[in-house]
Amino acid sequence: MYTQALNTKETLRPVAPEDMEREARFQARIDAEEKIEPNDWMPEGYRRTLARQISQHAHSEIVGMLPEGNWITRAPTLRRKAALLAKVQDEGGHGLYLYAAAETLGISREEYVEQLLSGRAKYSSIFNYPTLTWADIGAIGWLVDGAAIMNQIPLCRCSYGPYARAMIRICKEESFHQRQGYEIMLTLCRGTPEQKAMAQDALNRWWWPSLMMFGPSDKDSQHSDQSMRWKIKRFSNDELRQKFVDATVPQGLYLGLTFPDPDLKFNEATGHWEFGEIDWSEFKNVIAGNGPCNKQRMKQRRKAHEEGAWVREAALAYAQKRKARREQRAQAA
Ligand code: BYC
Repeated sequence: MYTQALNTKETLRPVAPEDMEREARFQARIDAEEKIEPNDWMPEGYRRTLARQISQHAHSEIVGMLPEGNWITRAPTLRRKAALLAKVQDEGGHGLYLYAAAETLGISREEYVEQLLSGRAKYSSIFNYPTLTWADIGAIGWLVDGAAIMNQIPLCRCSYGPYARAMIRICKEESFHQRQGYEIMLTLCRGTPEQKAMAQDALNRWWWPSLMMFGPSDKDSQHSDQSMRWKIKRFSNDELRQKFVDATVPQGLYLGLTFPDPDLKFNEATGHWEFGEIDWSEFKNVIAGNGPCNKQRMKQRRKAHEEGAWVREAALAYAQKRKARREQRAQAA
């Protein structure tokens, strides 16, 4: 999918005055909706922004496997287990496409993984909340994947080619994830009063964290303006959050559920659902590493990484053996 000949680290240097003309040409390409490819010249800030966003996105997919993976052995039926297993595998795959796209920016996957494991890189706030009941699996699919799609569909038109192309496949899979989640919620809501109460409890706990997934409000978002100029982002955090609320509230009402927001009301004049104030102190606390499950998630990731060392070593030894054999054959010929 991507070119193999990557720009080297030597090209990572601050923008010099003579680069201003190149920068203007670069912006003109962006404005003309051309895709930027790995070996094209790009401003250092563009490269850094993409490396940060794509790798954080990859980390989110990988850490995102944990809260749901937790329920694979406890899924209520074989059909539910098969669907959940496939979904969690898809997330692993998304992480891999995204690390591959991020590597085209000249930083190795090992380095990105190290940034995650050492706590220097962020991953989505949402994965620091616990999955307490089976209904949480429904709520994650419906709300978390629903929010993810809302944010990710515009990324299919991102100006950086490898990221945009990776997002096309990811979005197709996310759409299946969202539907399987909504179907779990629908089944619970049409079930016994206890099952419906479980669905309501899951909505109560996941609603506000799902709204936080879109990031800080526009006035507090550090990167949005520049990322919009570079067409990495196509919509602001608040615009996407509003689109999500408008799409999701009718779905929740159809389920017969109540949203945990007394200020939620439909504004006939604007055609939008108005919602209450997000608790930004909670968001800041979670991204600072102090959410309910941050420590547990990172501990699990570090353990999985350590336990996977033998796989990496074996793959490397096998690749070396094949290379040596090829060289021997070439010498013999
Ligand atoms: N959580 O200036 P801003 C999934 C950080 S995975 C944590 O608005 P930007 C799925 C932000 O990084 C979902 N941190 O930033 C997987 C920045 O900090 P740094 C992941 C957050 O980048 C499995 C600071 O706050 N999706 O879908 O312009 C199962 C200021 O923010 C969050 C993606 O990664 C957050 N929620 O906009 C199910 C999508 N929000 O880096 C589902 C790609 C903000 O300066 N990413 N921060 O230290 C994006 O679209 C953008 O990066 C964001 C933030 C909208 C998230």
